[in-house]
Amino acid sequence: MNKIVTIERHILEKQKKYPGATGVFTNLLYDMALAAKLISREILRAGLIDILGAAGEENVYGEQQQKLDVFADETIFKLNDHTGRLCAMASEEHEDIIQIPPHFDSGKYILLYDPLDGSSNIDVDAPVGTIFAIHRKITEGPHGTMTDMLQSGRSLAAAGYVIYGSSTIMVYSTGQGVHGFTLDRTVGEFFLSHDNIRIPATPTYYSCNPGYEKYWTPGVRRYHKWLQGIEGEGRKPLGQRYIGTMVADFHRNLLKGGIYFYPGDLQNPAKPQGKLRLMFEAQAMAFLVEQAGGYASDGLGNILDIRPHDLHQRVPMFIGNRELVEQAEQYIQQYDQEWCDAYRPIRDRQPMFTP
Ligand code: AHM
Ligand code: MG
Repeated sequence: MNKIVTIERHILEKQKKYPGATGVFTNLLYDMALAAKLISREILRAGLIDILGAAGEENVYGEQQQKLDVFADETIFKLNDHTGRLCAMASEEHEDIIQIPPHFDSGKYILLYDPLDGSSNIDVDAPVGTIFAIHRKITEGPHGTMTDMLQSGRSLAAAGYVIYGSSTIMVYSTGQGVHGFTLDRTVGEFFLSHDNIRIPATPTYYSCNPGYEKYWTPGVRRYHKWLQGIEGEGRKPLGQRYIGTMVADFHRNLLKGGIYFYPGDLQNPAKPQGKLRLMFEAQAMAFLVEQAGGYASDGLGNILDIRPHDLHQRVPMFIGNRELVEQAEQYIQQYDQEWCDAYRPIRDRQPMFTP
């Protein structure tokens, strides 16, 4: 019989390499795994909501129905507010930092999360995900501050995601490779299924929303043609796949090789920075892809090096095999000077808060 590795065992074994480790971090990851199990269960029941009662109503069991993104958000918060491991949280669903309630102990980590990525896919039974990122507290004092939140991706202590697809898989990294665990529903446990994931050297797919090509910059359009093998001598085209849940598109490309991109938009000069959120989506994925041998860029450089200025700032994103991402950077730098000039000052903006 093969060694059976639960997510808890895996985290504990990794922790042994750090003699000073207190276990706080280990438990924090385990709390996220528990949140994933609860969210997964609720997603499985989502299709029955019409039968059991619509959101906001009581179902046949007398339970109050909730929208899934609200449920996911509250579940992650409630599993982490009282543990003494965090000093603050931030969620894509909330404008401001979420403080730990005063009657609970405050800890030394910060948790940022997107509770339900791709939530528009719920109604059509397509995969959705959860993304999380963990930073260490860097300021003095008991409470988490905006300075603790707005750290660059280079400082991440850990990051991960959960994909709720045909199975539920949690993928995480603490900077020692990327590891995936599949939920066995019959016993309610995550087991190691994807040890030390490396993005395959030969890419298979690219993922983007070509319906918006009209809004793309000239360089991104040319790059799209390059991926299709139309531009560039003798290149074979890559297959195109797009689910509209970044977690799911990223997960596929991580296992099969490829690139996901959501570029900046020049047609809307007020918003040249694309759609995805740096702190809740891009940083975590950039950390993971680098640990798996890939690369993530905003078109100008490494997403992990961006110094954040706003909790909800958006960022263009090109993520996957390094050579595919570097090719995108080349096209952008060659053909998109106007966009670069509009985007660079936004990227380099100073934080607008009192630390
Ligand atoms: P969300 O977190 O509000 O769901 O938005 C992020 C999602 C990504 O997961 C996905 O790749 C993208 O938005 C899809 O956007 P579009 O419909 O514009 O292609
Ligand atoms: Mg999202």
